[in-house]
Amino acid sequence: MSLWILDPAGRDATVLREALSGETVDLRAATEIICSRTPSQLQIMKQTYYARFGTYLEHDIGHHTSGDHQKLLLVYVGIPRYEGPEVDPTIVTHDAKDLYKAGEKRLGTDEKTFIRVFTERSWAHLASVSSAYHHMYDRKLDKVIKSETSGNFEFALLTILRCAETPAKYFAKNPGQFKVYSGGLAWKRQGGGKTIEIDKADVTAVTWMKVPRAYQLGVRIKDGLFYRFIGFREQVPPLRACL
Ligand SMILES: [Ca+2]
Repeated sequence: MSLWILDPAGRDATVLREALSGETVDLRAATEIICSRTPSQLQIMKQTYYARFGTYLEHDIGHHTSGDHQKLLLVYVGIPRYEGPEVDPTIVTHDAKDLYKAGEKRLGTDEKTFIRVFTERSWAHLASVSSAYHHMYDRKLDKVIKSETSGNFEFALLTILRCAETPAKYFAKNPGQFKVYSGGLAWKRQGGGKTIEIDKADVTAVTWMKVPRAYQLGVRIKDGLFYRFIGFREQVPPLRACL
């Protein structure tokens, strides 16, 4: 049983605002946050951004970025993407071919195709495209990105690819014990130490999904904090009744 605590949307919004305003614009930091968040995290973060700073995230992105980097970020924060684990192998092969034609096979690069594939596809899908590409063309996709693109655009594509292939690296992972009781949820770190208690009155949303080799319970609470509990072996019916 592991607990992943994701950064609250509020912290992301504040860091992003700092990176996208004032005299010290930090496009690398902004790019890293945007490209390493899930579509639902981005959705909440955009709302928080507007509520806190009275300006749209898209506006600040548009103001400080340019070219393909700008196009990619605007689409990435703007469109919904599937977050589940299922992948269609036919579309994967198709995307790998498209990326080959858009990059290695031609003189120069067709950035539009890279933007389309990297903004429209889920992380699970992109991870499959990456291994299909390696298999079909005997070259790693990150190497292709490095030779076909540059600067912040390259960094954005690489960040998305890294998150797609190893999302766990981006979050703290803690083994521990999980308990459901009448008042809410509790989690205790293995070997003592930190205990997290979530009062059921603070829970604003609960999600349940299949992830590789286990089930995942997602719990969002009032201040925007999102907990992912990973490692359930099977369905736990009493959970829904309890919450
Ligand atoms: Ca090329």
